[in-house]
Amino acid sequence: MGTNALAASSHLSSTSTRQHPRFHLRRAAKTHSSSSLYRPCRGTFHRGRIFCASDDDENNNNNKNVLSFLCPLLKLIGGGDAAKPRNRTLEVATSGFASIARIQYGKTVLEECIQRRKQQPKLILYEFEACPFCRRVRETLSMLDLDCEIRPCPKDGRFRKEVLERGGKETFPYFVDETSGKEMYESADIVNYLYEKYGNGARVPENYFTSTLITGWMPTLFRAGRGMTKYEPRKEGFVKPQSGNIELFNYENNQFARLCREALCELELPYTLRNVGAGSPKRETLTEAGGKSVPFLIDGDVKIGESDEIVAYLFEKYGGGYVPEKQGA
Ligand SMILES: N[C@@H](CCC(=O)N[C@@H](CS)C(=O)NCC(=O)O)C(=O)O
Repeated sequence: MGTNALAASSHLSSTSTRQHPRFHLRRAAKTHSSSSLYRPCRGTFHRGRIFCASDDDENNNNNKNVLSFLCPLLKLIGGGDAAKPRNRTLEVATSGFASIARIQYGKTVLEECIQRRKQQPKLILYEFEACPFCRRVRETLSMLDLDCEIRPCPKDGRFRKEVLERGGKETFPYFVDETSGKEMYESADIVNYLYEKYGNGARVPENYFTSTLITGWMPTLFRAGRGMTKYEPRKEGFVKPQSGNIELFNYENNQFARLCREALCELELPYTLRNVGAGSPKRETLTEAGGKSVPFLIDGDVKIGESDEIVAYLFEKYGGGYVPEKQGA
């Protein structure tokens, strides 16, 4: 495959369950108090909710400006046709480069969080894969060993209106902590909130926000804007089936998991992101579910442990029959 060297950059490589030529059908295992941001925030009020404005340092404000400018630009150069068949080797290689660019983040669970939580908070993230600000939040979720419900919001996506209704503008990421009742925009605020509330004493890595400017956009470039554009089924008359409880075992900086998240995003499929980074005590849940490594997808009775099979399955079931080009095809 020639990708082993790249796979080494990801702690858990994707290995196949290979119980079926494409995707194996197997019975799936059956599977507060109000907190505040612990620092004062400048609030705005919308629909009865208080939103905290960013009070980041100057660096972060600069990052925001540059990246806010880059995002629409990337849409123009990279957002193209999500359905266009792609070369598998290139896919894995570019995702590998993306992982190398963010090698420090989104892979290993921070020491303070390597302990079983009594209860996982109920978190929801409106995001899209290619957005560097959303990546920040997903990296943090992996590093803090938090699971999260993902509502993908590619351009013109159906969940965008939920964000508009909840917060008043279409900007991503948009984060909801149902356990505490907090909702917010601004990736830096979300990251700070997650550390303070669920970090168990862990601190945001030094220069983390600045790193978004230096390397945070690289995965977006290496992946040419995948995970940004909504996929329109090519088959005439195709009606997208309702999706049930899709779960993806993953950690943010895994090169194979990225390919699966991109597909979920382009197909606008909501899913539960089960973060099981290096050191995660939740890895047991992956094993219990029948998985050996990440990515591992559960969709009702279907369980798949190989990224190209996951992507093929998702496009076939929810995309109207399109199957991305296979390795060597
Ligand atoms: N300062 C914000 C910036 C967020 C931002 O600019 N997000 C871009 C995506 S990278 C966005 O929502 N653009 C509007 C869109 O995609 O429609 C943050 O850090 O969260």
